[in-house]
Amino acid sequence: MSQTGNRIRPKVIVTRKLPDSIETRMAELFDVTLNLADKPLAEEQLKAAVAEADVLVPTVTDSISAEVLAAAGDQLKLIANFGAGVDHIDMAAAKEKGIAVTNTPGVLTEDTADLTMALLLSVPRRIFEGEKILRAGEWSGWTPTFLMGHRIQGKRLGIIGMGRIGQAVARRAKAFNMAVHYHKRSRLPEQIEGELEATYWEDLDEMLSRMDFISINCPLTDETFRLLNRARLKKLQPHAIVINTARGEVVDEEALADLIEVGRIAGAGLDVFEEEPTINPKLLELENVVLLPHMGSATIEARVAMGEKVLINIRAFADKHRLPDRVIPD
Ligand code: 8YV
Repeated sequence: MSQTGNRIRPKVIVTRKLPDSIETRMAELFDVTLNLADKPLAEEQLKAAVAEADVLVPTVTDSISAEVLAAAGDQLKLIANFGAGVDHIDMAAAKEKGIAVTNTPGVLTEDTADLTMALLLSVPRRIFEGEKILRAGEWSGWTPTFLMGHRIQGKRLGIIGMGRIGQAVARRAKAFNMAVHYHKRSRLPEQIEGELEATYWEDLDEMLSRMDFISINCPLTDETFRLLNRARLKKLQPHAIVINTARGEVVDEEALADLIEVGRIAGAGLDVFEEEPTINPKLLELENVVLLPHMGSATIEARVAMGEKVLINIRAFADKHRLPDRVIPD
């Protein structure tokens, strides 16, 4: 940590390329090392970074494991994550070492909910199948029965995890005249539930067996890892469609692919995967799945706002103020 005038300038290491305006401001405010080449850091490089930095700014692509944190020096006091999910950070190890963790909630909610709706429309309406046929020059013209899909209006959507993003999906689904259902560890306050006209299911299995669509919007934690395992996926109705814009590990991907292949589940829209950026080859072979490269928050507006949150959290740290987006481990 260096000092210019009255201001303390923490040593900040950023693991990936961030929007230009954010990097410029970081350079103005802090003693920052950027990653302009945007090459992901290997484990050894992450260890070297935590041994040197006062503040590390990682993203979802960095595994900040207990081993990495074991290499941290006493100077590392803050992990200011660029992103809402912190499942790639060993929170217990960070806590034990007295390292605070902040994230960027709230600013990517609406964009992630929009992308969820895009998938929720794309799969039943077969949008990408149509596009592929047209671009391949295989469209011979309109016919009354070509590429018929299913409407979403009037269908039941079961949202797993009803935090900020889940609620934003619920508001959109309501506008599309879907019936909103949800499962969450703790039930929403009556007023919010009423506004969303959402039906609560304490028992996830019960909800799964009754829905037309499932949208996964919960964080990845020890409790939600493979929450949708093979047995649970089998509870879905054969016409059901699964949308995941949260984390791949919440679903048993292999089981999902198997069940879609044999027609026990109708399809899926996935923006996240278990082994990103590797995609299970079984999924790639299925027609009725739409696969996107983890782009839920990929708008300029969201990414700049995420960067601004990172800046504010580091500034609060440097000024010894309360960290606005401190993640308190359970
Ligand atoms: C981010 C996300 O792009 O914020 C999250 O948790 O999943 C994404 O929208 C990514 O995490 C950036 O680190």
